[in-house]
Formats: sequence, C-alpha cells, structure tokens
Amino acid sequence: MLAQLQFPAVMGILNVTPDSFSDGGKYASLDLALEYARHMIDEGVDIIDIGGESTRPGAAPVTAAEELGRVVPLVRSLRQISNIPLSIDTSSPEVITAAAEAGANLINDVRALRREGALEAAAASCLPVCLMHMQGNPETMQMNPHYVDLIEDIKVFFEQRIAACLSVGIREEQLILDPGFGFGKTPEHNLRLVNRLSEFKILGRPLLVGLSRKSTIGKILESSLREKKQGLKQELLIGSVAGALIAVNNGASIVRVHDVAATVAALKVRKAVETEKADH
Ligand code: 7PJ
Repeated sequence: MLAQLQFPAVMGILNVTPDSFSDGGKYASLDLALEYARHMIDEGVDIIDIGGESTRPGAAPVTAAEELGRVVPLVRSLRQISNIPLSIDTSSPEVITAAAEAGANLINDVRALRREGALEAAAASCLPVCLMHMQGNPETMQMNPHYVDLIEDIKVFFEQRIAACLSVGIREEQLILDPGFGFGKTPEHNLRLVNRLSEFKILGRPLLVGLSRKSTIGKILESSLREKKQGLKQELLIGSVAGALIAVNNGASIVRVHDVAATVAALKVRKAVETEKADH
C-alpha cells in the first residue's frame, strides 16, 4: 500500500466513537459513517483513518469488543464500495487482526504497538504501520509533559519502536513515523516539532503529522476568536490547513486532517508552485 501512495497524501479522519475529538460523535452509526467516507472520497482524500477509540486527553478507555463493534463492520462495508486505502487508528491486537481480515490497509497506532500482543498482531497482518510517539497515556499525558531534549527523546523512542518491529519481522519499509502532536506535549513542544520536523527524516521513513483542530491550533487563535466573536470552526479549519501546509513544507509525507477539501486545495496550490520550480 505504501509504495502506491503519492506523497504528500491526505489522510481523512473518520471517528466512530461516541465522544470523538471534534465531530461530537456525529458519525457513530454505520450509515452516517459510510456517507461521510463517500464525501471524503469525493473531496479527494488519499487514505481514510477509521478510529473507534477516543484518545482525547482524559478519555475513558474502551474495551476491544466495543472497538471491534465500531470499526470492523465499517471496514467491511467500505471495502465493498471503494478501494480507497483504509487506515485503522487502534492499539488493540484484536482490532488489528479483525480489521486486517476485513480489508484494512494500514495500522495507525498512537501507542506505537506497545500494548501486549500488538506487535505480533501487526506482524501477522503484514500491513504497514504508523508508529506514533506519545509520552504517558491519554488519561494523564497533558498533566506535566517534560523532555530532556524533545527531538532527541522522540528520535530515541522511534529507534526503539523500529527495533521492536524489526524483531517480530515487520519490515522497515512498512513503517511510518509520527511525532504525535498533542500527545504528552505542551503548545511550545508542538510548535518546536513543526519547526524541526525534518530532523526525523534521518530515520529514513515517511513522516505522518496530525495537527488538525488540535488544542495548540485553538490556543494560537483564541484571542482573535474572542475579538471577532467569529465561529470557532471556520477559524480552526483555516488554522489547521495552514498547519498542514507548513508540515508538508517541513517534510511531512502524510497529513491527518478533518477538513479534506480545504487541505487538498492548499496542497494543490503548493504542488503547482513546486512544479514550476522543478520545470526551470
Ligand atoms: C493522531 C492520531 C495523530 C496519528 C489522533 C485527534 C486525536 N494518529 N490519532 N497522529 N491523533 N497517527 O485527532 O485530535 O496526531 S486522535
């Protein structure tokens, strides 16, 4: 799947949790989720990321059974209407195995396959894996994020997780790395990660970045939102698209976003400018 993808690629978020980050769980039922997936395909999405566990700060854990019930029927149904690459945002070995059987194309794990049995399930699935960095766990990660050296600490984490993957037979070519914006990071940490993203390229793998509608973007825009009394959603969309564009310019291969059409448009403009550079 990875070899077929054109970079930069847009990963559209499809949350199927009752309390998801930004869509209020609107797509909790199968039909609505399918309709929304079709909508993202029309907008030009490259990968759809299906999530059945909320990892928002402080979110309550879900059982594998709940997650399976949310994710697997959707993968199966989507597979019948489209061959769009499907990514599964999960840490659960049971979900990895069942989603792979149902036709998923990528495992996206915010815990980087650290849950018991996850490495083995991912290896058995033969699917590519996105390894995301998170300090702590979703219940406590925003309490007091601390690093000796932010970039170096995350690099060491990636090296350890890559080694763990290789030890169970997952090939390096199957891996994607994600610094995990907002997962055990202050707003300053998040901004530094955007600036220094290209330093992770030394690890030789494509980088995935998810800034979309995260609280750091909201915090940057807070004062202007108050002054103008404008709709939060529109400003967050524009801020998120700007973030995605900067991330791509700084080395991201895949951007994980809520607002597919706007991100696709921004990346088209970027591509036109880049093409002119290559032509002359
Ligand atoms: C991310 C994710 C991210 C990857 C979430 C949200 C929170 N997976 N899943 N990277 N964030 N790979 O969408 O705000 O940043 S859930």
